[in-house]
Amino acid sequence: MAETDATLIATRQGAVGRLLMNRPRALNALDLPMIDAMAEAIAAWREDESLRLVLLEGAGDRAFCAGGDVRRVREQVLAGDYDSVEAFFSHEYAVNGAIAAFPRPWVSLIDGVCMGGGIGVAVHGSHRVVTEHAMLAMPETAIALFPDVGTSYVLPRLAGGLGRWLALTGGRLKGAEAVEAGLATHFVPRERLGELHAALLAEGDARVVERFAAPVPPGRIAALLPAIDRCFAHDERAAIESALRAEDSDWAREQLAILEHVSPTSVAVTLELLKRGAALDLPACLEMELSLTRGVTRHPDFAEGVRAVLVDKDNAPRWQPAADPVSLFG
Ligand code: QUE
Repeated sequence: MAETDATLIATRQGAVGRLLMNRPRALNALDLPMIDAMAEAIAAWREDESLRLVLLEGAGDRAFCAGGDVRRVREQVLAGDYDSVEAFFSHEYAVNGAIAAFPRPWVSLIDGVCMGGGIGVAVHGSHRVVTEHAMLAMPETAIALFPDVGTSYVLPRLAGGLGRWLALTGGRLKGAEAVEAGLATHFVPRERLGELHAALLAEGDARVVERFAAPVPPGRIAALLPAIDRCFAHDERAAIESALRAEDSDWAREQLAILEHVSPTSVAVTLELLKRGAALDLPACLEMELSLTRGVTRHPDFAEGVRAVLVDKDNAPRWQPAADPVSLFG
């Protein structure tokens, strides 16, 4: 279980189950073996009353987890291997659901990049600890995907237009901002993270997090929230864009430019997804997301978006015109 070349290292240390995402050169992006190893650890630890908490971390000093291994998914799509695409997303979303249902504390230490799939293995747990080096985002519209890993449940439940703003623009949150937004639960300065880690292992009690957490005063998100609400508390793309134009600020012009750069099909799909997700529980949201991956990964924008952002890195995707989102939900 603890081979050092494993991409997910699961170890038991006293009352603590430790999970280390260990693909630092790929910013710990989740591939299928990591996801399946996480599922196996969860299944074993769920039944083990002597295990008091799970501690989840990313290897290296840059990333918690940058997302799912979407480069690989793109290759499977181009090869027509949709069984493998389905296996990847269905196993990943099952892990997201199992984390939400985990009967004891699930503590994520987020001290670097945490996007997409990385949000999915943290946000459904009880404790999402961030440092000043944390950067959280849901950037999927840039690769013509959509906010998945159970965030169609989470994002509509954030304050006002926050979830829609994060989902449509991939807005980036630093550690304290993520606490303000509600995606993270505790802020701990990086210089105290080692001490927190040692205390969690020594005491086997997630309540030690409270001892290390620093208060997060209202900051950038509190200041932006009124504008976010004015601009993003609308169900329609056209209404969001006219509100952004009426705003007449540099921030609003930036958001408009981002909306014009990302996949128009993804914008339409994401708006519909968050509308539906607001009325569903997490298991139903995960099921909806899985169904949506079937239509969305077959749409040409997905392979093109991953090409532009992660393969060729020219950041110049050539999108198709917006597709009817409802037809992609299956
Ligand atoms: C949107 C995304 C992802 C992304 C960038 C986006 C994503 C993802 C990665 C990523 C980043 C670095 C890696 C890697 C993957 O970037 O899902 O393997 O080394 O996994 O704009 O959805």
